[in-house]
Amino acid sequence: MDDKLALPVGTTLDRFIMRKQEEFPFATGELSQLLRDIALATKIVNREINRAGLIGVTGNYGQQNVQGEEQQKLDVIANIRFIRALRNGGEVCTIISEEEDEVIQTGNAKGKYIVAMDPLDGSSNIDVNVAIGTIFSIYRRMSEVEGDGTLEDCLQSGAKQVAAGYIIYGSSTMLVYTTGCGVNGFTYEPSLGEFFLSHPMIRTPKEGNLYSCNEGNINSFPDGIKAYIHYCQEKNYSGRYIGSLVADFHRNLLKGGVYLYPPTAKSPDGKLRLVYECNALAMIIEQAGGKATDGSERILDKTPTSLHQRCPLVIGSPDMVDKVEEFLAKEAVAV
Ligand code: AHM
Ligand code: MG
Repeated sequence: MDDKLALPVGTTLDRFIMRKQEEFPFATGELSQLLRDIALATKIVNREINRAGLIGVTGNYGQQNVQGEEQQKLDVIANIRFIRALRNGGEVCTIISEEEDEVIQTGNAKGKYIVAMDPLDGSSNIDVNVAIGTIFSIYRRMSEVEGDGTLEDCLQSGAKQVAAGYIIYGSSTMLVYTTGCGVNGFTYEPSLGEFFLSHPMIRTPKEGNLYSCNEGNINSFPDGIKAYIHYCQEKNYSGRYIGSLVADFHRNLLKGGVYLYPPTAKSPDGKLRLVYECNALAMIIEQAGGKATDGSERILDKTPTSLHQRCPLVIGSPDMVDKVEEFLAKEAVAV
């Protein structure tokens, strides 16, 4: 029979996670279970996003989150879905979410893990059918495995992450994650309800020609960033900015480029959050051969001092990130 008539469908996320677990003889399966819990919540959130316009869940929820930003209904739905999956899964003691002022204690006293997440990133794009995402970081708790996780557990530096990932709800839905041994991407097959390995061992190009930032803010960017943008223009690089961090990051990861959210007049520390946005993407980009800094310091070396702390972000192809830092250092000397 012609082999093409029954091509294999590929490796499912579940099978991939199990295989990886078997490579570590002492692994207990808890992290694997946690990753599967995230995948389950992802499928549910994906369903809600895909039919949002039909079931009346677009638009404002009518409240602001801790950052003073308007919550969208889907922000709230995604937050509930992920928290519920992690609580029911049993492996996580404490959750940090962009949508919650304080940490969420799941009541899983024996849970060994902390999850920090932005349940739905790129809120301004929800109602207009533009790609949005979810970002997550996983830490092992440092406190004794009994009872609630502590603030210290939640404020670990990004270098301590045991896994990190994101989901992009785009032209297709993808889950991309790392446990510190490379980055793998899985594409959702809705008719089978499964994620399949589609992007094994992702490597980001060393150099690219895409730069991504909100150029509308250029007048209040630091001089080094302004100079870098002019450099990109002189080199005829393409400006690409969706305004959904996950989508901008994902494109640049695969094609080569740099994403910048520097300090601005409106957001003097940058806009993005260290604990549940920058750290996860920094781990992923490093695992894919790229770099992430705040303009001078490696993101993963920063020790957070508060849950919702903001931080400037320069992330992407290593040579491009180096170039941005060069421009910033030059301007600093000039001042
Ligand atoms: P959010 O977490 O409230 O969605 O905000 C984060 C988003 C990022 O996805 C995106 O890169 C950035 O904010 C866009 O900000 P701006 O509109 O200032 O360019
Ligand atoms: Mg966000």
